[in-house]
Order: sequence, then structure tokens, then C-alpha cells
Amino acid sequence: MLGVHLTPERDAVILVDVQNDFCPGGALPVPEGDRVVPALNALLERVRAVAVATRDWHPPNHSSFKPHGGPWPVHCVAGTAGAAFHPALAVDRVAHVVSKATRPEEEAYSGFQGTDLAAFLRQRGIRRVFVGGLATDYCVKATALDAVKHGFEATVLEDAIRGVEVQEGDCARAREEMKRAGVRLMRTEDLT
Ligand code: VGL
Ligand code: ZN
Repeated sequence: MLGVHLTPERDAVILVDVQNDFCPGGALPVPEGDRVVPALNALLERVRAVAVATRDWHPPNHSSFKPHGGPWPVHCVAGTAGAAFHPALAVDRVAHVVSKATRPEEEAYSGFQGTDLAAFLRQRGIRRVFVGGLATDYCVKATALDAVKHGFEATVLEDAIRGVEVQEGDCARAREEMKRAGVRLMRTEDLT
């Protein structure tokens, strides 16, 4: 098997927005969103890498919310149960939590936007990031593209992501856009 070996000296796994509101039953549910949890947990159990988790962490009056002129239902309000990580996610493996889009006028699909994520990774000597979570066509895509822009080698874990698919084909287009930008797509089973 053509596998990639991960080491915590060089590699980080980024868990993007694995939060209750993005899972079935949540405020902005991603179809099968909860399915990323066992895939990511199994990966973190098997490989040695620095794990980082991002979370959408909005104020109640965030500009992305429909009542405030935005496109989305109210979701991931800081401190609420909907904003909490999925209860089964292996948060004990997570070395650093990154909260994003924390101010009313600031939207941040990327975990790098307005956060200390790049600085944290650089400080730890990380050169490669492996990205999974929610949602493929929004925060996963934006985070992977920004990782490349920040000079990291970025891989998206195809079996550990799910998308919103507001328009049919959004996830397929997101994958193409990521590939064009130099993001690699791999399955978690190909990592050791
Ligand atoms: C996200 C829509 C709105 C995401 C966040 O995590 O992909 N999508 N806020
Ligand atoms: Zn949001």
C-alpha cells in the first residue's frame, strides 16, 4: 500500500468544526455529518500527530445568521450545546482548540482566518496538515486552501469529511478546487 507515515514532529490533523449543530439534529445539519467522528477517532488512535480542533464560535447576533441578514440559520452560538464538539469526538487527543468567527461582523470559514492556527502549527514545527471534518464545501475547503496559502502541505481526508451541498455538485466542485490549488486527497486508511 502506498501509505503516508505521520509523525508529531512534522504532522498535524485538523478536525474542522465537528460540532453538534453541524450533525443530524443540529441547527445547520450536514447530511451524515456525524459519520466523520468514528473515522477521525480511529485515525487519532492509530497515528501519532498533533491534533487541532477548530470550532465555529459565533456571537448570538452573528452577521451570517438569517435574522441578521446572512445566509445561515442561527448555529454554533458560543457556549451553547449546539456549539459543543460532538460528544463522541476524541477531544482528549486535541492539543489546541481554535475558535473562529467570534465577532458579529466577521465570517471565517477557514480555521486560519483571524486565529492563531498558523502560528501554533509553525511553533510546533508542523509542515504537513491532514484535514477532516465539516463541511466539505465550506470550512473544510477554506481551511485546506488557506493551509496551502500559509505554506503547509495539505491533505484532505476524503472519508472523514461531509458536505452541506446547498447546490448539487458543491462538494464535487470543492474537491476540484482543492486539487487545483495543490491539496492532496487521501483516505484515512492510507495513513499510518
Ligand atoms: C460552516 C456554514 C456556516 C462550516 C460554518 O463549518 O462549514 N458552514 N458556518
Ligand atoms: Zn458559521
